[in-house]
Amino acid sequence: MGYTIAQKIIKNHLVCGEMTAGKEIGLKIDQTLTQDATGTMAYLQFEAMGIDRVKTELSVAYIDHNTLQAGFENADDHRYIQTVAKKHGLRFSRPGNGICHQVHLERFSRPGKTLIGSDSHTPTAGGIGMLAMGAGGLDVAVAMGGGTYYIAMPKMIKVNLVGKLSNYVGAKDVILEVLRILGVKGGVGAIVEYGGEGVKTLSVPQRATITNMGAELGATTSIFPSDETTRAFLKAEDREEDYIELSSDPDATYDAEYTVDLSALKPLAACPHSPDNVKNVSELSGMKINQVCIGSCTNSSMQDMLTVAAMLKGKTVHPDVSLSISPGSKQVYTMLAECGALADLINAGARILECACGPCIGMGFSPQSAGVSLRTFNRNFLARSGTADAQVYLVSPETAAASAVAGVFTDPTTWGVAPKIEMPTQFKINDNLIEMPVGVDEMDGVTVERGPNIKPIPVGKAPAKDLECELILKVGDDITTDHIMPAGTKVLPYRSNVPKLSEFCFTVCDKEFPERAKAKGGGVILGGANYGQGSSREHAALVPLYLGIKAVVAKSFARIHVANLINFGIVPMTLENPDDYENFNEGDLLEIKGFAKAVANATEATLVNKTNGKTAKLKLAFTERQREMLLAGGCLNYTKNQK
Ligand code: MIC
Ligand code: SF4
Repeated sequence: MGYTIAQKIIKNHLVCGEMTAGKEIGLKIDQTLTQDATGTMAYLQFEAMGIDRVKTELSVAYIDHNTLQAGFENADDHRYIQTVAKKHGLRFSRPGNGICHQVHLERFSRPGKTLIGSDSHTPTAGGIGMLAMGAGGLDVAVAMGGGTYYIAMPKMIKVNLVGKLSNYVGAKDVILEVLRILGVKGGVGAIVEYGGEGVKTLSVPQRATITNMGAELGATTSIFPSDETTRAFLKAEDREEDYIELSSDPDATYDAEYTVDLSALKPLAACPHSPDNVKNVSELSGMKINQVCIGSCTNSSMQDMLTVAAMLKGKTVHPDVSLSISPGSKQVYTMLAECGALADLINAGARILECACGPCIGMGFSPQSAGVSLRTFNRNFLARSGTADAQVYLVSPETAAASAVAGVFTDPTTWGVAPKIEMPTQFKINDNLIEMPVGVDEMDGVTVERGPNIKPIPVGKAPAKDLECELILKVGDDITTDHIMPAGTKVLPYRSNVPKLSEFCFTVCDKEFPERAKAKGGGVILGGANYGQGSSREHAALVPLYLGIKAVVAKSFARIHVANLINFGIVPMTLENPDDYENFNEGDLLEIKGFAKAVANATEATLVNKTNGKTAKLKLAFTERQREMLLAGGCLNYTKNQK
C-alpha cells in the first residue's frame, strides 16, 4: 500500500510507535521555533532541563507577538530570549524581522523535514511540504534538547483542488470553504493533505495561507506537495538546494476525501465568533464596517500586499473606516518599499504597522464599541480583538481592500478584472536581523538576563488518592484558549508571570472565576466539546494549575491543549455519555474514589455528584507515558525522576 506525503515524512522520522491512526507515535524533530509570548516559558523550561546546547538541526527564537512595549515587561522578556538563544545555540530573529511563520517560510522551511513550534499556526510551513505542528512550549523545549515529540498517529484527510481561482478570489477563500465543509472540529486527529490539479495554480505563500488555517480545523497539521512551484519559491529565496520533490503515492489511501472547485469559489467571510461560521460575502454586502486589518501570519505575504496595494492605488480609504496593514516580514516590507507599493498604501490612508502580529493578538488596534472589523486573520474568537462587543469577520485581502474603500462589506468580484500582479522572481535576501548564537567555547561568557517580571513556573502535584472537590466552573462547547487565558495588551506582558496572569483566567466567561478559584483552593472544570481549541499557549494549563485546578472533565478536547494539561499534571477526562454534562452544575461537590489508582491504570472512573446524587462514567484515555507523567505531577517532575 502506498503512502501519503505526511505518512512518508512520519515514516522517515519515526522514533517509536506504530503508524496506526489513533496510536501514539514518537517523532524526531528537525527544527523548532518559538515566539516571544510562549518563548519565555519554553526557554525557562529548557534551562530547567539543564541541557547546554540545542540538539536540533535548527532552532529559531522569534520576537513578533509582544511588540507593543507599554512597560518594561515585554522588552525584558525579549532580552531574556535574546541572551538565552545566544548562549544555547539558537538563532534569534530580532523584533522588526517579522512574524515567525512568515519568516520561517521564507528563510528556514524545508520540504520533507519536521518542525514543531510553540504556536498553533506552525503548520504554515506545510505550504512548502514540511510536517509542521503546533505544540506547547514544554514539548518544544524537550525537542530542542533532542527529545522525541509524541502525537497520536493522525488519520489522513485529502482535499482535492480542481480548477483555478478566478479574479479577486483568494487562497483565504479556499480555506474558508474547507472550514465551511469541515467545521472547527472537522480536522481533529487528522492531517489534511491537499492534492489535485489545482495545486499547481497556487503559489507557496497561497498554499501557506491554506495550511496556516488548518489550525482552525483542529487538524494536527496540513500539508501540500513539494513541486516545481516549491522549487521556484526556494530559488527566489536563494536556497534552491533545500528543494526536494514530494508527492503522495498513487495508491495512497485516505480516511476521507473532499473536492474544492477553485473555479467555482466565491469570496467568503467567517462571521462572529467562529472561523467556521462561513457565509458568502455577497450575502453580507452593504453592511456598514468600521475597521479593516490586513496582515497576520495568514495573509501578509508579498503577493497579498501587492494585491492590496494594486487595489488601493489612487483610491482613498472610506472616511468611516480605519485600515491597518502589517506586512509579514522585513523581506516583504523592504520589497514593498522598494517597488513603490508601500507609497500606494500610505497614500490611500492605510495606517502601516510594524511587521508583527499586532492587532491579530489584540496588540493595539482594538475596534470601537460594537464595531464591525474585517480582518484577514485566522481567528475571530469573542473578545480576542480587545473589544468585548466587537464583531470580527475573517476575510481575504481582496475583500478587505474592496470593503475598506467602500466603507461597507463589499464583494471584490464586483470590481471586475483584477489588476495583474507581477511577483518578483528573486526576493530581497538580507538576514541581518537574524542573530547567530555563540560557539560552544564561548557560551560560558554569555549571561542570561532575567527581568523582574519573570516569576517561577508552578509545578504540579501527584493526583490525590481520592478526588473530592467542587465543580468550580462549567463552560460550554468550543471553549478556546482565548477564553481560558485571554491575550491582548493588558495581559500579554505577564506571560512569564503566572501569579499576575491568573487574575485574568477565564474572565471572558466569568469575571469572578480567579477570585473564586483562589478562595476555594481550586477544583474541577467541566467543559463541552472541543475544549481548549485554538492557540498552543501552555498558560491555559499552567494558570489553572496555579489556581488549583486538579482535573478537567469535558465532552472532548483539542489536541495541543490536552497535551498541555497532561504536561502540567492536570488530569483531562472525557464524559463517556455527553448527556451527563447536564447533571453537573457549578458549585456541586464532586468525588472520584480511587482517583490516583484510576490515573495509574484504569480506562474508566466514576464521577459522583455528591450534591444531587447523579453519577457519570469518565474515560481516561492515556498512554503509559502520559499516565507516568500525570502520576509525577507533570512533565518536568517526570523528566527529573527519569534522570
Ligand atoms: C494565537 O494566534 O492565538 C497565538 C497568540 O499566536 C497563539 C500563541 C500564544 O498564545 O502565544 C497560538 O496560536 O498558539
Ligand atoms: Fe501572530 Fe496572529 Fe499568527 Fe498568532 S495567529 S502567530 S497572533 S499573526
